[in-house]
Amino acid sequence: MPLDDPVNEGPPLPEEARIAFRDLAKAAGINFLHINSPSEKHYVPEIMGGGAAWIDYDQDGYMDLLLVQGGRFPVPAEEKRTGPTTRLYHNNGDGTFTDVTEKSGIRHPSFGQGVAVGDYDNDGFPDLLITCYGHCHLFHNEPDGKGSRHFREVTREAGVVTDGWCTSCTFADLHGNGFLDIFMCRYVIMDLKNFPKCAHKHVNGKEVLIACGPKEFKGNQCVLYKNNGNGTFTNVSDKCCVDGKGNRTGLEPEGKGLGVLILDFDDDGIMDIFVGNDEIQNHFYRGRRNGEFESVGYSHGCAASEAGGPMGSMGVEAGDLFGKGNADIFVTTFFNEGNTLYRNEGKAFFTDVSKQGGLYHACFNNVGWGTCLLDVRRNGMLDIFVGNGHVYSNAEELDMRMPNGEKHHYKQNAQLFLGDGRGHFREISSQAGPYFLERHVGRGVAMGDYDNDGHMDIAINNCGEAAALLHNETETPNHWIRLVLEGNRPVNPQGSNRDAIGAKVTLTMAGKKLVRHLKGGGSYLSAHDRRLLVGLGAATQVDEVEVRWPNRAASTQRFGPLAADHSYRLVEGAGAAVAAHCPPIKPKRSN
Ligand SMILES: [Ca+2]
Ligand SMILES: [Ca+2]
Ligand SMILES: [Ca+2]
Ligand SMILES: [Ca+2]
Repeated sequence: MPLDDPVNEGPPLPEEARIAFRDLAKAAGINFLHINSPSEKHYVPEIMGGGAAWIDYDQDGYMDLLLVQGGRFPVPAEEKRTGPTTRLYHNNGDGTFTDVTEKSGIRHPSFGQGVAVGDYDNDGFPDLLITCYGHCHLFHNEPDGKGSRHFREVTREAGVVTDGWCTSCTFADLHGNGFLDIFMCRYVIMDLKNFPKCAHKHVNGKEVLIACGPKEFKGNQCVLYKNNGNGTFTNVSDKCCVDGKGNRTGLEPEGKGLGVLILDFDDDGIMDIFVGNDEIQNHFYRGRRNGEFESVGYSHGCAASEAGGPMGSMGVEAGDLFGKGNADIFVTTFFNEGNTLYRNEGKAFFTDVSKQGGLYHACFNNVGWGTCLLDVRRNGMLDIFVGNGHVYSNAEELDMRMPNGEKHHYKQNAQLFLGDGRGHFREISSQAGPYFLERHVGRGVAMGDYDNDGHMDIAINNCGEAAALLHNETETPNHWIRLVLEGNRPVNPQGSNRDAIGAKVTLTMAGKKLVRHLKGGGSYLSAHDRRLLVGLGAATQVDEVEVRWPNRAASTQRFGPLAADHSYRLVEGAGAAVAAHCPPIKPKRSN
């Protein structure tokens, strides 16, 4: 059913000149330096970067920041306990963060890649999954005995020991039992003893070693762990699908997965899965019933690009970019490929409209990675941020040229595109603040409103560089609302997972409708703030919020009216929305 036009239709607003992001990482005490240890062998993991995650691990209302660390590849035995590790920064509520890694319990001994946040045991505290090359680590959030929280590794006892090169991952309830399952992408299979030498022929005939592309390796299968509801998981990767003839089968045996999205793309009340693969076809698993999927990427139009071939899919995002209430898909890609925009025509049939959308040529020279959909102007129309950076650390030496003759650089500029709510995007990077004028090796990107001011901020884990914290200082008179959804599985056997991952939210104000999806996954290796921050334009009130909960019955519930510029907790089955604890920060006085 088509929805009404989004709010603030018409030409771009004059306030776009005041869009401003400022990198406050240093000032805020985020002193994270990603270590990738470039070697002569140009091992591929060295250039893949690490993820970022917003997680309020102590539930004090302030989003804390986790940044995944690499190290040396492969990790030398002597560095497994003492080497660089993923770091957790506690949000102090005054604009600063404190590194709490040492007491957090999250030290892991392997080369880190991705991160997912989810309360897999529905106890009200978010748990953590960190993926690595050759491993994954599941951490349970527990009291530390001193009035705060810390993490205990439960990978083995939970039954999720995983090998292979694990990358992007997410929690989502794919079985409709109110407990979050784990979906993990795995990239390629490398034989380090026979690691190939990949070279680029220089203009003067000299061969220069470069990082190998995915075509040099066989791909791996993704992993789906079913949550048994008792703290343990069962690997169902080989039996969670059916083929066109109704035969029981597994997830696609070969993928080169770098991005995953889980939500109900065809709006039938059952979760579906999109996996972005690097230079082989993307996979789209339509949920036939809870826990049973069919791989239908080609027939649904999102396996390949408009030209018919695969793309180097890296980061993935989903949201209503056309104002029709459907979840469209955005994919960041390799250079000499434009970023890809798949319009959801309804029922999860997709059309590649990258060129019409203004995203193809504008991204053609960049290698895109982490991304997020945010509403910078709070006008109800989603915008797109993309972190870019080449895969060739020696790009300058290679003297590779873009179609316009300019040299390729390892470091590239991040990009910001303003959306018009109808699938058209216009780049305004050069007006968005000094960070966008600097070149970086962008990789993991996670959005979160860390100061709870109703403006979405962005954390970036740059490969081999310092992390960035882009504080959103855009000025706009437009209003916002924050919705913190909570499933009631802890008290109701038919209820939704407590994080409400998979919920669909429809907001009605002044006769207009906006649809937002609380999805599993997104970006690249990273996890966004799961609280829904929605721009409302000039509306000072939301007349009604309809939530379709991700429980087996896909039941709906209505809340409201709700005043703008506040945060609300919407609990499944509860009569009314209540205030959510999202206090604004109290900045420290500078001396
Ligand atoms: Ca916190
Ligand atoms: Ca938990
Ligand atoms: Ca579905
Ligand atoms: Ca903010």
